[in-house]
Amino acid sequence: MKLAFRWYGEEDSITLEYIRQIPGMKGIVSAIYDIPVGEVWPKEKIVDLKNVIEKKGLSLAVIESVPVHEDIKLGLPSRDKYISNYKETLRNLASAGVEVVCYNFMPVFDWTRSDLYHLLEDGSTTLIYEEDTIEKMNPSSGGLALPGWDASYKDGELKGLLESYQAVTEERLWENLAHFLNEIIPVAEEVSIKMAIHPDDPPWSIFGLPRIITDAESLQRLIDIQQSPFNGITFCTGSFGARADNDLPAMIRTFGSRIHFAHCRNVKRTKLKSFEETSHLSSDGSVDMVEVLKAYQDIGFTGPLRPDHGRMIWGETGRPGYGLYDRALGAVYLNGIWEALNKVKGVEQST
Ligand code: DNO
Repeated sequence: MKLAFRWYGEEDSITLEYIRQIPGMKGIVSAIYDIPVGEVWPKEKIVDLKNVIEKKGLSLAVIESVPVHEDIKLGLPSRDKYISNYKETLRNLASAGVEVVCYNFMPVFDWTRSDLYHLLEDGSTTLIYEEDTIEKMNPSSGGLALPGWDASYKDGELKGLLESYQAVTEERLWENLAHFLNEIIPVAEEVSIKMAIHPDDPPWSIFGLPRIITDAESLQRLIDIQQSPFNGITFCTGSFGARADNDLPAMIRTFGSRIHFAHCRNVKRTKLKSFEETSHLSSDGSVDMVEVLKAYQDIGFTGPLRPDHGRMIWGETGRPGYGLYDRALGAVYLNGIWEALNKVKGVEQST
């Protein structure tokens, strides 16, 4: 595996210099953030991003994400234009040397939590998801601000968008995803970009919206849509791990070479549909990181792997889930497990 870290560009208060000081850190996961969803990413901007990263002794390992326009997820006639733009963006990314692109197919909301500043016993804060609280929220009423929500929606627009989804069942969303993949994957294959879908987070329907990338069965269905190895997965232990019936190591072994990008995060399941994000340490949460990394070792994983959300510790403030300290601890912990597993197995360390 190649250890990587998410960086939100020049606006990020965590600098590339800091990231580089994390032992073993090699790759950067980033994106271009100032282009409206659906528009083509110009090649110059991609090259600039790559150069800024390389100047600091790191490499651009993954684009997370090239967002998919809602019209594509809704299957509207206007999707053709957005799909064609997406293809052009992929070509531009490939010509700048990008090899992995992460995306998701979650209607309207990306990752969603009920509280971003939940206080833990040790004084740190973390992100939590409590079903009871979420059930009481009404996104159409406006005024809610949660991570993953596109703040650019005006209240009325969001309401209209949510209404458009009333006609979109899970099956319809699958059809729209299949249409997207049937268009995109041949281009991805032609330009050698590995597409890596991120699972739905949490992996169940929220606010009555369909969510379809939730478990092993859905991953199988996804890869069956396009047999190409370029139709792959971002395997996120935090997202899949919120469901007790997801056997993470088994899923990693099953989907093996289709996993192009690994997100390692720990969650503690508190109820059937509720969880708290924890430190990466296995004993703090419900995910056994050693078993997860063992599975990666067994499939001979050489792709990028990043620590995912961290708590806020040592008084740090900033973007929820994306502070420096706890993610850096997570990176070192994951790398430590990896080194130990490789030593035990007599495999040469690849980071
Ligand atoms: C959360 C992230 C997600 C992810 C997107 C990928 O922290 O894992 O926001 O970037 O879902 O498209």
